[in-house]
Amino acid sequence: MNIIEGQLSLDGSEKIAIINSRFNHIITDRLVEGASDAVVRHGGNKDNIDLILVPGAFEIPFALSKILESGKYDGVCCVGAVIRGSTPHFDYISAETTKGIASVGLKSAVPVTYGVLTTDTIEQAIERAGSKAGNKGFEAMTGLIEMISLYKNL
Ligand code: INI
Repeated sequence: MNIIEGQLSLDGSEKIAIINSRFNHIITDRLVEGASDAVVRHGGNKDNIDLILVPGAFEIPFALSKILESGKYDGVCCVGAVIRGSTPHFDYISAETTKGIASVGLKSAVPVTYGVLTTDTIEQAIERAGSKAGNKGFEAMTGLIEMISLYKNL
């Protein structure tokens, strides 16, 4: 059996984009820190990371679609935080953001990963942004690193 897989390592030449939403930035900035830390810890070069800021999670797929046109990135990691309020707004934003990232990512020549928190409470978001449940930005970037390596082998 031939196993084709990616490695969890970068050589420093990879150009990586992080798209982050400003909404709930107290949370999302921590996700960016985690994502950037993952690049450095796996051999990447922090100077080769571009951070693209959008107003809210809903805008992430639009920016993603636009930056992929440039062809200058080896992969894109999307982070954000959608936190439930007292209206159905959360459901619309979280569903469209998730579907949008997936549908743009499926047409992309380079990998795209998803580090958007969708939580019922701000406490749950804090837990996933560098405290007791880890850092989902770090996890999403680690997934991207593996996928960048895998795409080279496919
Ligand atoms: N955007 C978020 O990233 N997180 C949220 O929790 C959120 N809530 O709850 O409203 C949110 N809304 C803004 C949205 O993403 C768009 O920026 C806005 O609707 C303009 O298109």
